[in-house]
Amino acid sequence: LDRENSLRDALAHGEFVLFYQPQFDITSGTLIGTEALLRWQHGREGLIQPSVFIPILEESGLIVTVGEWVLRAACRQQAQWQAQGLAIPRVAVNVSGKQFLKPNFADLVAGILHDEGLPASSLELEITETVLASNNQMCIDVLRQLKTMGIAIAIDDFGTGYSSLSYLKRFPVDVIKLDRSFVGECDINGEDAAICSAIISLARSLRLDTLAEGVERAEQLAFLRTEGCDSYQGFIAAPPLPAADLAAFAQKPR
Ligand code: G
Ligand code: G
Ligand code: MN
Ligand code: NA
Repeated sequence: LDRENSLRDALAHGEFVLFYQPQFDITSGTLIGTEALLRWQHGREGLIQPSVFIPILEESGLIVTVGEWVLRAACRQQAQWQAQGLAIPRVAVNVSGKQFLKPNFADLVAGILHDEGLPASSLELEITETVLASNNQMCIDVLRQLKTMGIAIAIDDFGTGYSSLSYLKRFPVDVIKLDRSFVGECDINGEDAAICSAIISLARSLRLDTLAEGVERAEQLAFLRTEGCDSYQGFIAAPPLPAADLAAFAQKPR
């Protein structure tokens, strides 16, 4: 309860910040967007990673309020970058299941896009397999509403959850994010390589894009490119960066 209260205070005192990790087309190397990632800038303890506090936000239900803040802050930042003429086509925002399945989520997103003056095509929402696995009509309805608005949907951490492949057919999604746990050793471990190849070819036959997370080495990148993966993010290019650093990165010739 103590930690819950300090997270409530963190939101009230503006201690949450977003970092942005760039994402690239794997063939051309073009910047295709960023993923917004939450950090807690703690007064005494410094920068705290989400693995420490997201579980507490989830358990307490605070993730709904914090998630709304994240969505608004990311859309505001993206609109500002676009107004400055930076070549950053879109921002991807992580959405928790609790947030996604709250009544009127699509209306909330529409309101934020309107308030911040951001086109829907500049926003991607990342949801996990677990949300899809809850497999209710509500989930399909919300996804359809978001799609109709022009928002892209990515499945985060693909392959780590319940993995019923049938929902790739039933749910309107655009992008599959290959989880770091498979990408991490795809260049040295035959099993991980097989999993990555299988997911990429499945995605292609369903006409979905693939984005590999956690790419750290040139060998991984070469393997993924050969297999036909579309895009990537990872330390090989850049870690999650403060907004100002991301803007500088986007302006740097590569
Ligand atoms: O930035 P980092 O790799 O430490 O993030 C770890 C995980 O925390 C991410 O993969 C993501 O699942 C989760 N996460 C980060 N930011 C957010 C956020 O804004 N909302 C939600 N729901 N999860 C986030
Ligand atoms: O949404 P998701 O949980 O996948 O968030 C991505 C997380 O992975 C971020 O918290 C980020 O700090 C981390 N990350 C990003 N790139 C790399 C990478 O190349 N290697 C490793 N080990 N972690 C990464
Ligand atoms: Mn993510
Ligand atoms: Na992920």
